[in-house]
Amino acid sequence: MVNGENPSIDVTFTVPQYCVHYVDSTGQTSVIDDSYTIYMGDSGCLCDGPPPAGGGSDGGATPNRAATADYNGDNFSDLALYRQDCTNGSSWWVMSGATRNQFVGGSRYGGCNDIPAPGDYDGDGKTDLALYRHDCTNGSSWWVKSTGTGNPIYGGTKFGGCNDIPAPGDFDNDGYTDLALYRQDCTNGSTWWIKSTHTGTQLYGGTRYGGCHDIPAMGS
Ligand SMILES: [Ca+2]
Ligand SMILES: [Ca+2]
Ligand SMILES: [Ca+2]
Repeated sequence: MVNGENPSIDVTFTVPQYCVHYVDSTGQTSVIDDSYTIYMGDSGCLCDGPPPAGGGSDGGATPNRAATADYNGDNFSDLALYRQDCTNGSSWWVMSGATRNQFVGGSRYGGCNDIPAPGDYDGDGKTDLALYRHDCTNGSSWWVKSTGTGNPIYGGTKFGGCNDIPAPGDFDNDGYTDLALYRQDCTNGSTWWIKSTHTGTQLYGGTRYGGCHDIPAMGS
């Protein structure tokens, strides 16, 4: 999605190797050979078998991270992957949990040092594409693009240090996912730092909760 006027995801991507046919938004089935453009109405690829060992739509040649949440706002959790790619840019893949149709196929959004941090940052009921960009030199930053409008919600907002792990959630219960960090500290105990997306106020500022080997396990 490039802007708010166009709901399509006009991203050309390399088709997963196991994908043999494609059904477009007109219902037409095509044989896949090269690369393809996927639109929101498209129903995704038809596969001749499960993905090869290693996980991910192309067999796991590059690392994928599960980024499960509700990306189309139908109240069903969707199967989502973030495919890290340090050469061509990282991409998002999402299959509807309700219909099993892929509605995001290789949407490029993410760099080499980004960690996916999905959440509903604009409160429209749809999980947004979100990244936490690890930067030990200049400070880490947040990049978030609305799945509803395609518009940026955060574009490099600095919030986070070198040892922080993103742990987004709605901590003030206003319907907007907030920027949250879990700061691992093996000497003094780990801490939480959370800033409200809607109001910009700090909700947690160094609250100690966690040991050295703990990682955040978010949920409502
Ligand atoms: Ca869904
Ligand atoms: Ca949203
Ligand atoms: Ca909130």
